[in-house]
Amino acid sequence: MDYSNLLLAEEDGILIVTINREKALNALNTQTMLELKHLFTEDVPRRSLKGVVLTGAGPKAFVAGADIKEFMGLGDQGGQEMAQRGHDIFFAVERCSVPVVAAVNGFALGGGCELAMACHMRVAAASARFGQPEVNLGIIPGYGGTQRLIQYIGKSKAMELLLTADMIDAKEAHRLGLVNHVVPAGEEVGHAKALIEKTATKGPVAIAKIIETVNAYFAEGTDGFAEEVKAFGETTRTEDFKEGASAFTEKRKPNFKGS
Ligand code: DAK
Repeated sequence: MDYSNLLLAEEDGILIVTINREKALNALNTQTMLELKHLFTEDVPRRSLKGVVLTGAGPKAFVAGADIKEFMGLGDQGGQEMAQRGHDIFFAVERCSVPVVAAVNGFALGGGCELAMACHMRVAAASARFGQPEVNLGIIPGYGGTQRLIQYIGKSKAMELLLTADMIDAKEAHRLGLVNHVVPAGEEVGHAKALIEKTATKGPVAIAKIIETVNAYFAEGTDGFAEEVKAFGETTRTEDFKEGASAFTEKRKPNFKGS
């Protein structure tokens, strides 16, 4: 697929994806959502990557939400279809087998905050701001925000942010547990890459299984403990485990192959 709203750059096995609609503060329009879908369902699985960094073009916004001008006029049916499509795309991000880190360079509002929350970790520029301002428009979040915000910051504070549409700065987002790290503006992509580099020194199968089992905790009808038992068994029969255990006893660094 030719991407028109995403810029892709592969650096040392890390895919840096920049949502590139700076004039609209990188708002997620249909084309951008289609491109994200293709990226995470077709493109990323075919590449051999250490991880993916998602960021926004320009200094002002990560993503300022779904494109308001585009979703005006949606009826119940159209709205539900759009929400379901969005959920599927954000689940594809969340289920990606390599770490996906949001480098939040500015406003992460509405669908933008939801996209950041679908990533496995978040590094925020000190200038970043987060919020779910949908009630200002008379709607509710439609890309998983009512569910994932609770997972990160708990029901009480999530309820407040969702009901008041208040924005919080990076420091507060960090205090609440919404972001992993806050760094000076301009350093967020580098920091996100460093986090991925750290995970890339570990067993790739184990990394994928961690993502699967942590997600299992939140999956309806799934027993996360049972998933862990299964995934643990799977990791113990990998070449990675043999290599990791041998390296430990031989007092050397492991050379994992991801098998
Ligand atoms: N959509 C479209 N355009 C946007 C936008 C957005 N979300 N946010 C900003 N822009 C555009 C502005 O219209 C403006 O365009 P021009 O007027 O220059 O053509 C340009 O970006 C620069 O924005 P501002 O001039 O407003 O910049 P300021 O610095 O003054 O303000 C701001 C920055 C981020 C505070 C402000 O732009 C703002 O409040 N933006 C809207 C934030 C927001 O409410 N975001 C949407 C949240 S609702 C759904 C699923 C999901 C969703 C909806 C439906 N379904 C399944 C149906 C999700 C909804 C949301 O995300």
